[in-house]
Amino acid sequence: MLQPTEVSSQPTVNSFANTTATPEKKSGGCASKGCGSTKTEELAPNIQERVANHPCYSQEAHHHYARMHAPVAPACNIQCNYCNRKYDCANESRPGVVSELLTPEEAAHKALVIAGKIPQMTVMGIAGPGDPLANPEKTFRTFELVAEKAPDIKLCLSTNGLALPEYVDRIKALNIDHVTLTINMVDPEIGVKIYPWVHYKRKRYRGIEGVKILHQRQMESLDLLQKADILCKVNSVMIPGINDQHLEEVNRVVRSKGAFIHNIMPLISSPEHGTYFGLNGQRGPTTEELKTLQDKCDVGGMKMMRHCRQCRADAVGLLGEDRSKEFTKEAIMEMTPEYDLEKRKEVHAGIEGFRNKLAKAKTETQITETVAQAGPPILLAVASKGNGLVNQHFGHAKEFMIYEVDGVKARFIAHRKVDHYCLGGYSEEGSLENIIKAISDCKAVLVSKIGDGPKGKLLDAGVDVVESYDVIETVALDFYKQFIKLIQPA
Ligand code: CLF
Ligand code: SF4
Repeated sequence: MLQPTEVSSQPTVNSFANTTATPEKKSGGCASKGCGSTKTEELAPNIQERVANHPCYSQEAHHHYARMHAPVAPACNIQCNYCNRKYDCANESRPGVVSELLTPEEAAHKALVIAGKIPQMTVMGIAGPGDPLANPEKTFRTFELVAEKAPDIKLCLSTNGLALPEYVDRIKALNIDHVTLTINMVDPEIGVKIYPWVHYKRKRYRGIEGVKILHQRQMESLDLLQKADILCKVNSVMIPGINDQHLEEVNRVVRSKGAFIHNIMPLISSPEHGTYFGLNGQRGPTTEELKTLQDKCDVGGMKMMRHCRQCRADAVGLLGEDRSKEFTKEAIMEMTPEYDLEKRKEVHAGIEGFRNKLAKAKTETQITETVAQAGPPILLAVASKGNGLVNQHFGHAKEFMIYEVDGVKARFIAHRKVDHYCLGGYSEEGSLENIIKAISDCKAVLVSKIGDGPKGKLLDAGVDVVESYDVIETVALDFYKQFIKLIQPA
């Protein structure tokens, strides 16, 4: 019996092999060779071990493990045109405000509380709301306190890299094994359209002069992280008309300097965010533009992150479920930390057992499929609460995971946020219309359950419905098998 998440908000999963998929008429064609493979399996064993339970560095892990952010770093040393600098870092958070800043002591207390309440939380990151290394004392004090009291929590840092060369030894000494650098350009002429100023060594540099400093320090940071054997993820914000054509070059450069994974994120830009770009009508990329660029960069051996949720600097939980509202400062300061290393180890062992079972089920799908031929790729939308399963009611989904399926493999490519359909009454029809619009390029939606009303509307819109409770790749490839039969001439 497998109970990987019994103490979390997620349901217990005892078995995923005894469920029935009920694809509609158009369903089809699983030729499931290599279904759901992740590049994690191809990594060197020591790297595999380092990323295995990091929800951002491993796409597969993000179904099972959670992270929390400690919002202890308000100041920043540069200005990005997509940031309002209030309380949110757009690099690692969606625009808005962090509810509350914490002191290092409060943040460490929160980490211990959450480590007890959400034992699948394996990573504590500091990602803002400003730049962590522009607030070095608060940032490192927080890491020190957590490392001392909760040694099994991985420490993670996200920075623009300007100050990193000064602190790389301290980062290494604290065993911070995962560092994200946000690099949006390797050409200062492009950077000057993104960064109006840079504050370096007590002086503010405007225009190209500042951008050149930032670029040089970011390149130095990449080299130093590689030398120190610290895993480096690069985040880039895709800004149409500014750096969209340039990010392939950024990808090439950061790959050559040892970055482990590249996360190309869409610019989030609205006038109400009060950013320079938002106020000046700079648009973000469409989902198609983002995917095209990610596909172009998904070559040459470096992994491409596609499961980023651009989370808040105070986010808590699995990447797709932000539980930060449950852990306000007032609430956590009244909670007693229940950090229990042995209990956490037990929970993690349960998760690993479940992952092994999941991997076995995927392998079995491959083996039982004898004629596996790639066909035309299609997109499928999946409602999942985690654990790598189709296991969420259509009406409860706040987002859909998008898989590209070609009969040989089912590959996660994106997630799409949607309004809740079951909002308890108001605006349900409008919400359903928005959901249908958001997944209208998908051939089917895979859900654990769905009501007749929305099911009929989805079918009318040409989106098939599959009700199941099983491994995502298995359901997706089964659907493809039937789908392809229907579209192929007899
Ligand atoms: Fe946080 Fe960033 Fe560490 Fe992850 S987030 S500091 S690497 S633990 Fe993850 Fe959030 Fe995307 Fe960042 S989903 S915004 S990539
Ligand atoms: Fe904002 Fe982060 Fe850019 Fe600083 S580095 S300006 S906090 S987005």
